Amino acid sequence: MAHTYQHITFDYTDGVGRIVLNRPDTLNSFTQIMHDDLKAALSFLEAQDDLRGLILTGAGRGFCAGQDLSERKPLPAGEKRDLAEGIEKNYRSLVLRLRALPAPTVCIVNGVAAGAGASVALVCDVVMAVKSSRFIQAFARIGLMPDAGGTYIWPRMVGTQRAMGAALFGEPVSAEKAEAWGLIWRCIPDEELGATIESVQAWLANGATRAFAATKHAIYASGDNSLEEQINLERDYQRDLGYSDDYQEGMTAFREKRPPRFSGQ
Ligand code: T3D
Repeated sequence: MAHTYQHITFDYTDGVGRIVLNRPDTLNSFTQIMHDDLKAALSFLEAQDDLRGLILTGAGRGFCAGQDLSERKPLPAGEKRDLAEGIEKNYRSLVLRLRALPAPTVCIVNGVAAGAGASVALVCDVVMAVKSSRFIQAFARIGLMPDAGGTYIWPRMVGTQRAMGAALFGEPVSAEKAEAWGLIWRCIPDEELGATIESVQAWLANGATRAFAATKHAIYASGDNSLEEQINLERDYQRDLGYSDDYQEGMTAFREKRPPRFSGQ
């Protein structure tokens, strides 16, 4: 049965999915409905043979303020909430499925990204953020630790000291600082948000998708591989890519001195 999206908008054009978190009044914080929407969108994307990428962004002035705290109503005296349930039911699969998509995921952060909102943004393969954005490890302020991959992603991107400081003090990290630290790929002017989304859409829709997928897998695999293992992996992926239509087209376009027209195959 077709899913009716309530807390996100979802579009699929030319092989590129576009998910917009869409609860701007609460800075797009995660509700159970939003998680169900995201699961449906990811299931759709995972089933597409012509998938060429995913763009994730938010509506309004924020990207995502993490878990919707209004869904955590006080319990009757003596009862305590099992927070592992939400991780197991929602965040775990969201983060792992985003990372496993066989095409690039690009998060274009349009404003504040806090708590699990920051983790989900940063698990995407490439992250850009408008200059007014902030990344906040808000967990410490409510007596929690970073989750949704936050303790995995941050130290790998920015090193132990910065990851520790951001998590323990919960101070906002500006988009400019995030770029300088290597937490994100690029900080962009706020007024270029729309144009950036459109240019990323066009780049993904016309890109050498199989090469992108191999690149993504190889870069992530490098964290666990020796240099020799990584060279072997590159050899195997490059062999496959050498048989691809896109490589033939890339070489033909080079010889004919024209831009390539990649089919993604
Ligand atoms: O429970 C579990 O499952 C455990 C797992 C948790 C994962 C997590 O993500 S824990 C972290 C949860 N998130 C936070 O603690 C962040 C809470 N929000 C903030 O600290 C601030 O809103 C921000 C620093 C992100 C932005 O500040 P500011 O001043 O730009 O906006 P604001 O005025 O605080 O927020 C605007 C509205 O959004 C406001 O509603 P109102 O007053 O206009 O009716 C605010 O209450 C609402 N809002 C912001 N964050 C959340 C939220 N509503 C529900 N849940 C939120 N997380």
